[in-house]
Amino acid sequence: MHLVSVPAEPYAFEFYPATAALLVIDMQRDFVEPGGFGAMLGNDVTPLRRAIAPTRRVLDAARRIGIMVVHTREGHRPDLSDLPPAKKARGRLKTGIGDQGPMGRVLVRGERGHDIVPELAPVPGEPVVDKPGKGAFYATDLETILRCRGIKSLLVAGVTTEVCVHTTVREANDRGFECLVLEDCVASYFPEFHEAGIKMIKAQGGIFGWVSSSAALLQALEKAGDAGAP
Ligand code: C5J
Repeated sequence: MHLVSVPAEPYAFEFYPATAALLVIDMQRDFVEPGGFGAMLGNDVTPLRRAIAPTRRVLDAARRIGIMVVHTREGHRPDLSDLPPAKKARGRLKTGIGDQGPMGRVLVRGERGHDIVPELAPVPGEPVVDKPGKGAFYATDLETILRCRGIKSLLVAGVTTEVCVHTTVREANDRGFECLVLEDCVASYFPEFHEAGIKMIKAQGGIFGWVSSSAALLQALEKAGDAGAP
């Protein structure tokens, strides 16, 4: 098993593929596709869609090499019993969480908008963690899943940079996981929030983790040769 060293900020990120997981956060139609919840809130989904292709390249490499892949989705039970009233009320929206939108009920499990975009669809064997909050560790079994597989390092992709990605990276960091955030595989509706969110992760010696790119990761994996071969 080879150590992979990825050029990153604030310094190289080192991991063993056997103890790493690619975490793809909330790449759902509701956030990423025109007509979804994000778009209904008045956002342009273009910046989020730019993260699909590089994430797909990393996903393909992870699958080829045998790096564990975990997907998350933000959403709620159809009876909304796990939807805090404060979250439901937030924004005073005409069409909010649980209401009928163009892709079914907004952020409700089983609805079309809640699905992961087809380009990044999970394959059998890849856990999908449904989460009611922004952080992927809150009220989910993600930590159990990662600990059972001996995972120590997380390669992070998904949306949005300053919301679910940031919250999850902070949660992971507090639990002792080392996170490499792939700058071009995460995205925000707001470029300035993306930029600030990325800066915050790597500031102060990597206070929440490391930042690099999909190209740098893929090159490092190639350099490591058969990295990850069991
Ligand atoms: C948001 C997310 N932005 N996945 N969710 O509400 O970042």
